[in-house]
Amino acid sequence: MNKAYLGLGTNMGDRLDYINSACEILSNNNNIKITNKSKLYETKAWGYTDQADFLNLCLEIETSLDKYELLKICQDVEQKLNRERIIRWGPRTIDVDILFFNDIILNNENLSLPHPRISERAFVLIPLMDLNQSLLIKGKVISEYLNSLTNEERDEVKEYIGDEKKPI
Ligand code: X6L
Ligand code: MG
Ligand code: MG
Repeated sequence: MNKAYLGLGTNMGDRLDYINSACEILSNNNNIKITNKSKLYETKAWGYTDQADFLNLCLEIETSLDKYELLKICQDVEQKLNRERIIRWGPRTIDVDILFFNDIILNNENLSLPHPRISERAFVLIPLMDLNQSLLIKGKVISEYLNSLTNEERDEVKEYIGDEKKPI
């Protein structure tokens, strides 16, 4: 069995619905078991900042799939939920990234593990810390990366509790 961490993000349409649908599609896969879910966060957009706020969460999964099979499944989820790539780093219905796969370190044109930009993004580090505070990137634990962000960066990530119409 392999253990992996996934990062999910959405900033279009019914964001909660996209997050829930992505989790459901993944958990309906017989080769994937979701073993833990982070809290859900509402986060300011990074990269291309002139776009709507995101919902982000991380999943811990067990899977018999290898890393490329899992990547294919993640891309299938994005396709099923009608992700369109118009602007690089732009709005998306759902983004499913493999953050860690066992302790594999790998860098090629299809896949980079651990995900190369985890270490500077509060919207990934904070939910990952809910799941496992001991994850290592380049010999440093993820809490050290989180500590090296500014308060402003951490403040752009807030626990999301839904609204009166759609509580979670
Ligand atoms: C300079 C240039 C500095 C580019 C940063 C950062 C690019 C993040 C892309 C960057 C740069 C990204 C999400 C997001 C995106 C998400 C939130 C990306 C890819 N995905 N913002 N921005 N959540 N809050 O899931 O991560 S686009
Ligand atoms: Mg992605
Ligand atoms: Mg991403």
